[in-house]
Amino acid sequence: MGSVYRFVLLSAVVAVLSAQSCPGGWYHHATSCYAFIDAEPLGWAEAMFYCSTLHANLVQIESSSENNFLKNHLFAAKTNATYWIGLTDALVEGKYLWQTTQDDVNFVDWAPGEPNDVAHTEDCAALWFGYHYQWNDAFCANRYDFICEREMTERPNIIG
Ligand SMILES: [Ca+2]
Ligand SMILES: [Ca+2]
Repeated sequence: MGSVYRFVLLSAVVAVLSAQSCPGGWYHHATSCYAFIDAEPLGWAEAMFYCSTLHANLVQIESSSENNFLKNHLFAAKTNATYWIGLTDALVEGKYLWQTTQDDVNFVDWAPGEPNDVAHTEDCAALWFGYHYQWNDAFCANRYDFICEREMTERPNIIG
């Protein structure tokens, strides 16, 4: 009887843990899961599409907490690479929006002097390796690594 009870309790704990975890290879922060895609650098729009195939979006950074989580991960991973984020002013020059939600930027972490829209060609934002992962606007067709973000797996409904 005791072992049955323990099994049921353990199963319940496992169910709760798995319901709140991220897919394999994804990293958890707050209510999101993140994948750092570095197998094949892509242009910004291609990166956006790639994330959609993972049921995710190019990362949308809403707070210093989220920004620090991403930067700390990249420092620790020593990737020495630049990563696209889901921020662009391609629609209206100088008006940066998060592509997924069309939200205005509230929190920003532009590197000093950025965004500078060099030669009027830079409309897509990235965590820039050369700026210690502060943000830079760059030419959207450049091929960089990128970060996908998705909501944590929903907890399944318990029927009974
Ligand atoms: Ca986010
Ligand atoms: Ca720039």
